[in-house]
Amino acid sequence: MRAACVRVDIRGVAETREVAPIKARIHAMQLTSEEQQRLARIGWRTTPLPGDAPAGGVVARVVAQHRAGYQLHDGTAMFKAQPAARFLKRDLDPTERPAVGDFVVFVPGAPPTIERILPRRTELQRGAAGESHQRQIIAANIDSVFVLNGLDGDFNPARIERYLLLIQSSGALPVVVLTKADSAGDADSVFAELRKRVPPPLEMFAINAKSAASVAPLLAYLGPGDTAVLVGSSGVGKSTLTNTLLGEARQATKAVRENDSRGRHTTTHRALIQLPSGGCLIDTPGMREIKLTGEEELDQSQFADIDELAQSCRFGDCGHQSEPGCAVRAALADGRIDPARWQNYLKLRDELAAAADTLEAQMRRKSETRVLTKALGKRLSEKYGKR
Ligand SMILES: Nc1nc2c(ncn2[C@@H]2O[C@H](COP(=O)(O)OP(=O)(O)O)[C@@H](O)[C@H]2O)c(=O)[nH]1
Ligand SMILES: [Mg+2]
Ligand SMILES: [Zn+2]
Repeated sequence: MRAACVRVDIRGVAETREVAPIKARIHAMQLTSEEQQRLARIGWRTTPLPGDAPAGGVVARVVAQHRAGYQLHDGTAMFKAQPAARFLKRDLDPTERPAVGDFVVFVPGAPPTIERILPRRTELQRGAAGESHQRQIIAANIDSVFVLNGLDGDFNPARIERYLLLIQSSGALPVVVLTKADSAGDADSVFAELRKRVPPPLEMFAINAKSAASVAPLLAYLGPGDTAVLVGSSGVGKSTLTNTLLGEARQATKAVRENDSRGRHTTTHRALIQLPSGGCLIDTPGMREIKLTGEEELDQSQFADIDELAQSCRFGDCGHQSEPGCAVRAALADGRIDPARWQNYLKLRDELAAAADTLEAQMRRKSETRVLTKALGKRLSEKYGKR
C-alpha cells in the first residue's frame, strides 16, 4: 500500500504514520488543469468526481467495448482495460456497466482496471433485444443523436419517429439525417413530406454522406467538447458519414462492389472517434430492434401535439372511433394531423404503456429484494451477532 500513502501526502497532509488500509486505498479525487485539458480533447465536461476514488486512479473515456474488454482513451492515447470484478456480476443491471462514452476511473497496471463510472450527463438507452426486460446503454455522455435514414428504399418515417421517442428520455438532442440524397430520385419532396411528421424545431438534414461539403452543416454539433452518436439501420451510411467527417476511410463500410465478398466488413461494435473538428462521434452497428425502455414520455416528445389533441376530445375515455366531439378525428379530417403519424403514435403509445408496466414491476421486484435482503441480514445478526 505504498502508493496509497504517497497519494495521501499529495493532498497536502504530511502523513508519515501507517494509515489503515481501507482509508489508504481511497481518496477524494481532483483533476489537475493538465488532466482537464487532456480530457477536454475527448469530450470531457466538468463532472463530479468520486469522493472515494482508488489510489492512483486516473480518468479516461470508454471508446470501445469488445468481448475481451474495453478500449479507453485518456486524451493522449488509446489502451486496453478490464472492468473490475464487480462489473462482471451476472445480476448487475447492464446499465450499471461501463458503456461507450462513459468517463471512468481506472487504475493503471497490467491490465489497467476500470474501477468507477463517473456520473453520466446523458445516456441513450434502449430496451434489450429479445424477451428480457432489461435496458441497454447505446452511448453515454452524448450531446446529440444523429438519426440516420436513407432516402432510398430504406426510407421509413415510422422508424425515425420510434428513434425520436427513444431519444426523448436520453437528455441528448435528436437530429434527423437523411442520407443518399444524391441517389434518391426526388429528395426534396420526400424531405417536405417527412417534415409533416417531424415538425420543427427538430433539425432535419438531407445529405450525401460521401461528400464533405454536403455533411458540413453537421459540424455545428461536433465542435470541441461535443459528442454525437449515430443510430440507424445497417447500410444507411453511418460509417460512411463517420469517414467523411474524419477525412479518412477509418471505419469499414459495406463494399460497393457486388462480387467482392471478402471486402464486406461492416461495423461490429460501437466506437468513439475523435474528429478534426474537435468533437467526438460514436459509430454504431445497425440495430435490428429498437425497443422502448418504458421511460419515454409522449407529452414531452415530438408527439406532444397529438397527445394534447387526444386529451381534448369531449369524452375523457374517447376511443377516437365514432364518439361525438372527437378532436382527433376532426384534426385527421381537415389534415392537421398526418394519418400515418397518428397510426404510429397509437402503436408506440401502446408499446410504451406495456414497457412502462414491465419497468415498474421490475423496479418493485428490485426494491422488494432489497427489503428482503435487509430483513434477512437483520434476522441473521440477531441470531448470530454482528458479522
Ligand atoms: N450514394 C450514396 N451512397 C451512400 C451514402 N451513404 C452511404 N452510402 C453507401 O451505402 C453503403 C453502406 O454504407 P455504410 O456506411 O457501410 O452503412 P452503415 O452500415 O450505416 O455504417 C456503402 O456502400 C456506402 O458507400 C450516401 O449518402 N450516398
Ligand atoms: Mg457501419
Ligand atoms: Zn377522440
